[in-house]
Amino acid sequence: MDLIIKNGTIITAADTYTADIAVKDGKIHMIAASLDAPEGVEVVDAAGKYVLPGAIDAHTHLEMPFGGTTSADSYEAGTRAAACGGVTTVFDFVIQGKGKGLIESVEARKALCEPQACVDYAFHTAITDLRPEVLEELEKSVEYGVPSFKVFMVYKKEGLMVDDGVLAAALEKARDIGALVSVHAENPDLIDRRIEKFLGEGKTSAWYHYESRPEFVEAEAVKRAIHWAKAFDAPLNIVHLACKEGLDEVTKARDEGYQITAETCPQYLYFNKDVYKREDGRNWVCSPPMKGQDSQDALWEGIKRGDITTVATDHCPFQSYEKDWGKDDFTKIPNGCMGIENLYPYMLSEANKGRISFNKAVEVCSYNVAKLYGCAPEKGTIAAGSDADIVIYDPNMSFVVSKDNMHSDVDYTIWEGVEMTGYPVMTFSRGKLVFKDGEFVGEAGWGQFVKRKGNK
Ligand code: DUC
Ligand code: ZN
Ligand code: ZN
Repeated sequence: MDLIIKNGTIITAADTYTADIAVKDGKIHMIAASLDAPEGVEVVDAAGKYVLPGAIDAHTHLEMPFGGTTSADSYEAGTRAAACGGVTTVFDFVIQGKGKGLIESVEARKALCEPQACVDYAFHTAITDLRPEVLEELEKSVEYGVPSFKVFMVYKKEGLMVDDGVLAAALEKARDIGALVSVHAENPDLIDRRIEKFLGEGKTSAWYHYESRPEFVEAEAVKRAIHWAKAFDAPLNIVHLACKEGLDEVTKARDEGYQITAETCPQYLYFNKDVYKREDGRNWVCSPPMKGQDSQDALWEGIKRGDITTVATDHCPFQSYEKDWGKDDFTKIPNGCMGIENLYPYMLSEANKGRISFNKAVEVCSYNVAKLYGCAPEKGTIAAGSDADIVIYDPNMSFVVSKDNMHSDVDYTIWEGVEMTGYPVMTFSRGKLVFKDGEFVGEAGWGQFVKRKGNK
């Protein structure tokens, strides 16, 4: 035995109970009403605290070349911040290089990530170049441990977008090999048309980022992607869903029995489109943008109903000076917001305030994520045999987010001044303490690649 966590209230997606946890060799060895610590075994007293599975942030873009620069958090900084926010597994997006294979693209990013990762990590691959041999490689990627793929329905000029034919081919193939396709759903032609119009009229502020990608721009693409998924009876995951009309389509498809899942992000649950009217509105520029309050309300209802199955961050921060490139032209603002350290504290704080149950917060931030992406039961729960990825949470602690108490490399945070009711006080990654009382205490290189299973 290496560690015993005593007297805590264990909260999983399904249960809430008081028990002790014994950890051995990075795994949860035993859970029992009362465990005695053998001589020399470290004991953590969690009386009055909640003991939760670590969150899984299934949507990040770390040190990603994008928007004329590279996102500001390296693998080290991003996974360090993750640990400090109770995230014990980070999924990053590998962008398939043009002319390159899927696995060689993953291996290049893995080599970059491995010496830096402070918590465990996994990858999805964004397909940008679906040549016939790449279509065949999808199955090898599943065997390699990367059974999930993203398809961008936008970012034409950036070379990321694929057309409907590629989306359809990816959906059919993924269905046959037990893989999952996720989509970034916005309509590129509508966006381009609206951008041209606004810039032509001299409308250049961050507000026009929202105006060029309003609700119907996202909703159309969500509906189109769901249409194809239904036609091919293929599973489909909508990432960073931000609008009510898109969610309504997800709900309808799920009610009809299709395997459609949806992820939203904490920024869509807390902020609405009004942020773009602020002087510093550029800081919230990400795609899809925040939407109206009715969408935000619907997203919360979708979480409660179970139609939104996961919450992840789309963490893709840029420094202030980079955001400033778009002061006089919103199209020059690198797209992306931060949130990797805020995801779990925010969702748990909302649980603490009674908006959702703690079990629900664990479900959408950890359990469902592990299940959807093929890393349960090692990840996503507290059970004998699972990885000892554990967060100890003080429900009575007050915490106000500030750039100065965050652990990423970015020089501001959109979460500045947001008050959290309750906060993580310790994070364990496979039994190793990586965060304690506001300080990162882990190490770069500790995190391991999570080889995931496909759905066949
Ligand atoms: N959206 C963003 O805002 N940033 C990174 C990629 C994306 O889809
Ligand atoms: Zn996206
Ligand atoms: Zn993204």
